[in-house]
Amino acid sequence: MTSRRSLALASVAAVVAVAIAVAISFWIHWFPAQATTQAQNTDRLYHVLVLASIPIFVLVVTVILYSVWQFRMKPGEELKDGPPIHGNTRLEVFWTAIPTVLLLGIVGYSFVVLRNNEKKPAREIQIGVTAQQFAWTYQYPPSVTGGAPLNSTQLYVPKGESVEFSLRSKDVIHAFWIPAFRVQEDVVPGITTHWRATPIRLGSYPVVCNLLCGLGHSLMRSTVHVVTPAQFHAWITSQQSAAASGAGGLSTTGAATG
Ligand SMILES: [Cu+2]
Repeated sequence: MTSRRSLALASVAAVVAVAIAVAISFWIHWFPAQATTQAQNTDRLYHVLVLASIPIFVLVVTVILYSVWQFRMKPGEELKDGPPIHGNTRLEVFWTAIPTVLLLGIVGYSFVVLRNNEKKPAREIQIGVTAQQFAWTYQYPPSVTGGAPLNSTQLYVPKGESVEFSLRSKDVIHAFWIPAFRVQEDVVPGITTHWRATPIRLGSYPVVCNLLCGLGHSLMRSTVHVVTPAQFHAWITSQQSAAASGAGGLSTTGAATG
């Protein structure tokens, strides 16, 4: 096979491989539900990264396979040496400049996404999260309840409102992760870390501890309920009246400060 013909063949194979891989990357839903604006931004970034990576991966593999095939040793050439080539400045400038531009583009875009995800909006509610081997508890301050602070084992958030979670640990390092929100942050004893998300999709989603924190780590799970603002306030009221009557087994004060 002439080298021109095999080069054409390799190019066609590469284009077909790129098309198939791109189709698969869009066809399969790789992620959990997109329950926050942060999830939308993160997934878009991920798709851009995949779209940029597929052609580069295919190009590299195609060049390797083409070279292995085209420049392989033929019978009788066992003792031959390769041609004495010393560098190719134009090629080296090319393969340094293009990855540099690509990397700067990806870094810039990732930076913008992260900054937008963490940007403090004009209006936002605060919810405290306390981690303890092996359970999560949640604190709703007076600014949220409109009355006494509420301490609960349940996490409810209103749809369409930005929530800032303040994370504290009573013992070891945990990580507060809601896969459907796409954000996670370490919960470190002695300091308060923060985490922000704007839920945009009603439903219940898993809350996961994502740092090995002891024997019960795999059981350290909870659920976040994204509800309408009206349902959220109704839930707060019901919890407060349950706490006031002592029926709910939930204390309104004290437990959050340990
Ligand atoms: Cu944990």
